[in-house]
Amino acid sequence: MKFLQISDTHLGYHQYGLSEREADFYDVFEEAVEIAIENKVDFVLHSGDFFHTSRPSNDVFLKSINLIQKLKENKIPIFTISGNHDRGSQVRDVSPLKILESFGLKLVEQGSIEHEGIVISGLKYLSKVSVRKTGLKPILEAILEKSPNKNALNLLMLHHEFQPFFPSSGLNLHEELPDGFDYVGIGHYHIPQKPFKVRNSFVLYSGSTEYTAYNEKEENYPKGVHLIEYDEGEFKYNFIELTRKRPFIKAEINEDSIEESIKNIKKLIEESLDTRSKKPVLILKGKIKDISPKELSLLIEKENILENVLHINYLLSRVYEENIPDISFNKDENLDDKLKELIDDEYLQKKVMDVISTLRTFESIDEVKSYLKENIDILEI
Ligand SMILES: [Mn+2]
Repeated sequence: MKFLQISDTHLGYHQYGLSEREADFYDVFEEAVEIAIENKVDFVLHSGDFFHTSRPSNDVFLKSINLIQKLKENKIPIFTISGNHDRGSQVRDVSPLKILESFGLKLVEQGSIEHEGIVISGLKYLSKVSVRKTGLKPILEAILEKSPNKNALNLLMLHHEFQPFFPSSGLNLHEELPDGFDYVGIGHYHIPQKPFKVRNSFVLYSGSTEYTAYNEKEENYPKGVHLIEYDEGEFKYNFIELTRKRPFIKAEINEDSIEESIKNIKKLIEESLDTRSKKPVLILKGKIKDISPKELSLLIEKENILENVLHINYLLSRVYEENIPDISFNKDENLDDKLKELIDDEYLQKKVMDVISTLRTFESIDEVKSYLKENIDILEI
């Protein structure tokens, strides 16, 4: 038995407001579908965040239907769960994935289905607030209890935050996972991990198919899908890198040696263009003292850098002469501690943390604004 594990495709995300970036997210999903077909897998598991929002555009719906159709023509079913991005309000509306069920998508939000002698289980993303008292364990135990075939191989799709990948999470997979799931494919954390064992369960963090919030940690990791084979009681995996993803380049810019910085940027772009077909996104990190961000971007524009990149994302911070107290929160732990100081009520603390962790996945205030317009229910208490 062979299947493809994917996750966090974030279809419909027009990062930086660019239609090219929206196309990139489709390209890699399509590549994953082609990998599934080439390898003649029995099915695909998708561990959540299929869409980037719970209100995908008609065009995005159409594209997702095409992908499901392609798999269907090759007799490959795709199973999924809702992630934090596409679960809908749960109160006022359902997940957009419900619509795709009519086109053949197998949605397993909280429970199990039997498919050709294998049990496929799923648990959609549940907010920290909703699991604050019990954790996930009793929910997962109930899923096992209701399994349609207790002797069959049981594969679980999860989309949740666990330590140590999410330092502010109070949940530890070793404590939350009951015995009985042979395989656990986890979404939500965008950096793929080597599989590991939790007692008798084979656990795999799938990772995303494209960069959603590009940060320093992600740059060293490829994006890909996992081909999983189950043979003689053992799971074997093969990580297949996605080649259609957009290359990202990170460079530093230093106000005191701008000429040298620009030379280096040009070199990095040249190296990237040698090996990749898509123009890269340039992440430009730097500290500025006397010039404004506008002046800096004009300097860059003069250097013919723009024509060789899709987009430049400036991450600039200003250096002040006087000492300004540092009130920035860089680490999840700090933020969590600060919130505990500021908010007494534990429920409210967790709610605020949930909202912040969702909003932190966006890269600009415009993206946050448009997300909130469509998903205002995340602010409901
Ligand atoms: Mn995600």
